[in-house]
Amino acid sequence: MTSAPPRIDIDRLVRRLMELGEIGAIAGTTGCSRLALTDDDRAGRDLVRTWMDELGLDITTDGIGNVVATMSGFDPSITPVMTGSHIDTVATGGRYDGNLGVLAGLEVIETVLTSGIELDRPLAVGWFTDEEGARFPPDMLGSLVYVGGMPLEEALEITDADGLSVGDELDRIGYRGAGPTPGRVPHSYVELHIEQGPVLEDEDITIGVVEGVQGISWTELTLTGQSCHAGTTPMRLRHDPAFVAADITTFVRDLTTEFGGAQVATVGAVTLTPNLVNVVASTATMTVDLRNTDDAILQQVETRFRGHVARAAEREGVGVETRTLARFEPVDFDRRVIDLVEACAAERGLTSKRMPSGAGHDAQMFARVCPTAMIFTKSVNGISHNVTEFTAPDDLEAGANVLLDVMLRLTREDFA
Ligand code: HGY
Ligand code: MN
Ligand code: MN
Repeated sequence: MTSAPPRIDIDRLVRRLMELGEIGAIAGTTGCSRLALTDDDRAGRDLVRTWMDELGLDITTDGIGNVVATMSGFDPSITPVMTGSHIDTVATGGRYDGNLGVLAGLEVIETVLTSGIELDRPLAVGWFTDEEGARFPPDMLGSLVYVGGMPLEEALEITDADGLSVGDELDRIGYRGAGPTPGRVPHSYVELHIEQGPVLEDEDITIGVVEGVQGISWTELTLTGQSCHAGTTPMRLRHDPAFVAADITTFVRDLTTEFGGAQVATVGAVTLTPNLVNVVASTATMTVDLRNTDDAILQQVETRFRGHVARAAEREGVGVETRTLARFEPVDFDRRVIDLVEACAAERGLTSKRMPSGAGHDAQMFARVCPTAMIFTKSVNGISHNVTEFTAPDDLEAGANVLLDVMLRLTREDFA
């Protein structure tokens, strides 16, 4: 009689998710704010590292502050099956985005260690610095450096809105490590993450079998006009950057209607200076986030967007400077790992659906260097990047058990 498959300890996983979620907690909500390399991020890092230490894992911290914990006692020449995600959050974050992937990975390793399962290959779990990119663009910065997609020196010089650099902030919180970048290429990588969208819930499906990640294009615009009196200045004499910012905002929304399909566009940040009721703004700084699963279409949208920005600014007599904050092409995950995720969900009797990821993830960087895929679990109301983000314990448990099974199966894959 075959023994029942091992199961993660869902109470322990939820307890850790809630404990980590208390760090940077936003009063009156279940959300938290742990922007990358802030004191709250440091506190979250310290807590998770304590849990890693308690399991006796070999822990490395690299030059960008990525932390990877690997099961000890294996021949150093055997590369690990790695999982992980991020524990930095957006400023209005929830308790599951990223955190689930790291803590479920830790839970998988603890389950394996305590159930005495013999492995030919070690498991590892990591968290990667500044996945959100909300403070230091681009997003997935730490995993990008880990896989050699950006030189460490370049990443350390990136600054936030206050001019503080990644390198200085890493030093300030004590997480600039000696581990090498690029980091050691794992045997394979699989990441559990909340879907952050409505599909699984709408279709009442338990597991998302993620086939890839859509392309991401982030642009910062600085629009410079003429500050003047709101009452005395005739409209024909105005050079109003706020008007151009509003024009661009409606234009990118119209582009999504025109292109349809997977195209999305978001103006998430608009800052006016001096931002006063009776003063026509001197400058408007704004961000535009464009994404599509098809890079050729995304490039067409970017071209239309850039052309409109130039025309709208010229019509209003406003100067414009653009800065690319992030540009990542769509990524396809490894078919063999995707098939494994689907098979493991089925073996547990869980419904599953193949789907792309609308959000960026550290897995899209590991897909550059090793066989990689992702597992999604439901987001209630499809909400994320919002303090009300929630995933029910049953769904957390289902996702983490599939992660356990996939990682164990990967230890026996030689991908010949
Ligand atoms: O922006 C993203 O898709 C991710 O949350 N960093
Ligand atoms: Mn995330
Ligand atoms: Mn996120």
